[in-house]
Amino acid sequence: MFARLFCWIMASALLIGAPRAWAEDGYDLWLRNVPADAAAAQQIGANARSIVGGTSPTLTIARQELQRGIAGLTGATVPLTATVQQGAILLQSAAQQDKPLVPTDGLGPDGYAIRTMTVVGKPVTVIAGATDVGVLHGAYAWLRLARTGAALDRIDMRSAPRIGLRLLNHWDNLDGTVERGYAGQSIWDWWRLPDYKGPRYTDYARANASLGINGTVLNNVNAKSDSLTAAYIAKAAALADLFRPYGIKVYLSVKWTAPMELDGLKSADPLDPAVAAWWKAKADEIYKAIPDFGGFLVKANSEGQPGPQDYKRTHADGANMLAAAVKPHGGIVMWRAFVYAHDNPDDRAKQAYSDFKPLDGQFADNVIVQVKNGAIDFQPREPFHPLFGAMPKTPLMMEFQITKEYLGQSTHLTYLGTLFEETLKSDTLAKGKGSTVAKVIDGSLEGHKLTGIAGVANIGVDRDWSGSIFNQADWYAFGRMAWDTDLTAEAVAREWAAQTFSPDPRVVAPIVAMMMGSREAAVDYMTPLGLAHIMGTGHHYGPAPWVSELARPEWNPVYYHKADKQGIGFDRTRTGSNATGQYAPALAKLLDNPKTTPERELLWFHHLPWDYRLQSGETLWDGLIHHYDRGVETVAAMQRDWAKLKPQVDAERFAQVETFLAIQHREAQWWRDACIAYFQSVSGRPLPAGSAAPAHPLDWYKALSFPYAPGHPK
Ligand code: BDP
Repeated sequence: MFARLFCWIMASALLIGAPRAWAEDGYDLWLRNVPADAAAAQQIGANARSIVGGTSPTLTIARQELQRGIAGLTGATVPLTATVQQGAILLQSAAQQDKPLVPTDGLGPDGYAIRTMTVVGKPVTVIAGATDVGVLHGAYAWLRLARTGAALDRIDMRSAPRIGLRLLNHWDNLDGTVERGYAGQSIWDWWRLPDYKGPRYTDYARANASLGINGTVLNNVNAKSDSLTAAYIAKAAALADLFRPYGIKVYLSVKWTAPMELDGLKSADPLDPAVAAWWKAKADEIYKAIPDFGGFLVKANSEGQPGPQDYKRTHADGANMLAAAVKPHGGIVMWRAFVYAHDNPDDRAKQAYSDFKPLDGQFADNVIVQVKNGAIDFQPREPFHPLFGAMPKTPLMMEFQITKEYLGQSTHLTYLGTLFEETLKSDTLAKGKGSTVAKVIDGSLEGHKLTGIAGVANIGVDRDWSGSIFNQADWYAFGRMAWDTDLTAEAVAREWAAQTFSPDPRVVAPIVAMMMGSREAAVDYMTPLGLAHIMGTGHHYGPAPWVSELARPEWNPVYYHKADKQGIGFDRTRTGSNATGQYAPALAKLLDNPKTTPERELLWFHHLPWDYRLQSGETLWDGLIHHYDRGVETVAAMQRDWAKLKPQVDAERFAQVETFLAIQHREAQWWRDACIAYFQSVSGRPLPAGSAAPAHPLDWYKALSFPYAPGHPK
C-alpha cells in the first residue's frame, strides 16, 4: 500500500509541469481522469477502497466508470469485493435489493441518492437508485464530486430530474454531413453500421449518461424516408443496443411522405386509413428491432417539408395519427412547432402561435409539442417563445440549439449556459408571477406528466467532438440544466471548468468569468438591443444586415431590423404586428411600452427613432454603436485573460483556445464594422466620439462571399 502511494506521488510529481505522454486533444471531454493533487487523491482513495455490488450490464458500467475514474485520479486499482469493508462504495439498485440501505422512493427511474453512512460498523458510501440507471447516474455524480475536489466523506444528496425526456437532436444526414454542424462529419457511420460499432459510440453514451441525457434522435429533422427502411432500422437498432445499458433510448425523425416514397401510397393524408395502417406497420417493424424505441420527431409543413396541411388537415391530425401507431408500444411523438409559411404575410414571429394555439387540447396524450426557445430561430438573443404558457392543455418541450449556428459556429467562445438559464427563468406570467418557462416544460405549471427538453447537438467526428474545447461546455450545460433547471449557468460553468481543465481555483475563476460574459459579448457584436436575424444568407456566417432581395420577405435581414432614416426595430406592439398580444396580458402590457420592455429586447418589440433615449441617457444610435464597441472590447479582454492562463493550461488546448479567440476577435470586429457601416448608410448619423470608423467602406463588406462555409445544406 505504502509503496503504491509512493509510486503514485512520484508519478504525479513527474506529471505536474512535465509534458504528458498523451495528447490533450479534448477527446475525454469532462470525463478526464488525470492525477488529482496529493490531498485530493488521498481523500478519494480513502473513500473508495473497494466497490460492492452489481453485475447487471448497467451496474457493471457504473463500477467500471468508478474504477477507471479513481485509477486516473489516484493511481489506485479499486477491487470489486463481495463484503463490505471500510471506505467501500456500495452500488445499490432498489430493483435488485429487498431492503435498500437508502430510500429510493421519489427518485423516479433516473434519479439517485448518495450517502456516506455506517454499514455493518464500517463507514461507506452508498450510491443508490430505484433502477440500475439511477445508480449509474449516481456513480457519475460521485465522480463529478471527486473530479471537482468536493468533500467525499460527508455526502448526503438526492437528485432526480423533473423533466422526463432529456434528448439530443442530431441534425445528421444519412450521407454523413451534419446540418448546422461545425465539428466535422456525423459520428454515425451509417455505411458500416450495423456491423461495425466503433468505440466512439460507447464514449458518446458515457458522456451523455454522465449528464443524465436519456435519449437521442439520430437523424436530421429534415428527414429522408430511407431512415425508415429495414436496412436503416437495423443500423439504428445496433446503436440502440449499445446505448441501452447507459439509459439512453433512440428516436428517429420521420419524413411525412415516407409512405408514398417508400411504398408507393397515393397520399400521406393522416385521415386516410391506408396511411395510418402503413405507419402502424412501420412502428411495429421498428419496435420488433428496438423494443424500447422512444418514438418519432416530426418537422412538418415547415421550410418546404411536407405535412398534414398539404391534405388540409391540422398538425394535431398528423401528430395523433403517428401517436396511435407508436402508442401500443409506449412510444411518443414529438411534433415541432417551428413553422412559418411562404404564403403567410403575418409577422413570422407570430406564425407558430397562430397555428398551434387553436389546437390546444386536441393532441393525443402521447404527443408533446416541441417549441424552440424563441419565436424566430435560435438567435443570439430572443425573448422566450409565446407558446410557452399559452397551451395549458398540451405538454410542450423545449428545443434549444447547442450547435452555434448563429453564435459564432465552431470558433467563437460563447457559452450558452447563460442563454439556457435566461430562457428557463423567463416568467411567462401565464398563471401569475413565477410561471416560468422551466415550470411550463417540467409540467408543474399545468400538471403534465409527459415532459421534455431537446438540444440540437454540436457533435461530430472532430477529436474534441464539438469543434472546440469550449463548445463542449454547451453540451455539458445543456445536459446538466436539462437534469436540473434550477442550476445556474455559473455553477455549471464552474463544474465544467474544474473537470475539463483543473479544479484549481486560479484556473476555474478566470475561465468561468470568461464564459459568463461571453454570450453577452456575442449579442453585443452581432445583434445588440434586441436585433435579430441579420446574418449572411444560407450559411448564417457573418453579418449581412443589408440583404433585401431574397424570395421570401422573412428571409431578408431588412425584414427584421427595419432600419431607415428615422429609426430601427420591428414594431411588434399592439399597434404594430401585435406579437406582444401572444403573451399573457400582464406581460403584453409591459412589452407594448418601450420603457417597460427589457432594454436587451427593445428592438425586437419596438421600432424607435434614432434619438430615442436609452436608460443610460444616451441616444439609441449612440447606444447601438457602444454595444458594438463593447462586444469587440470584451473579446479582446477574453484574449488577455486567456493569455494569463498559459502557465496553468496544457499547451495543446491553450493554443487552440488562443487561436480561436483571435478568430473571434477578428470576426467580432468584422460584425461590428459591417453592421455600423450599413446602419450608418441608412441613418446618416456620425459615430459618437471615441468610436472608430469601420475599417472598410460598406461595399467591401457586401462583396464578401463564403461559398464553402460549413454546416449549410446544399
Ligand atoms: C434553422 C436552420 C435549418 C433547420 C431549421 C429547423 O437554419 O437548417 O432545418 O432551423 O429547425 O435554424 O428546422
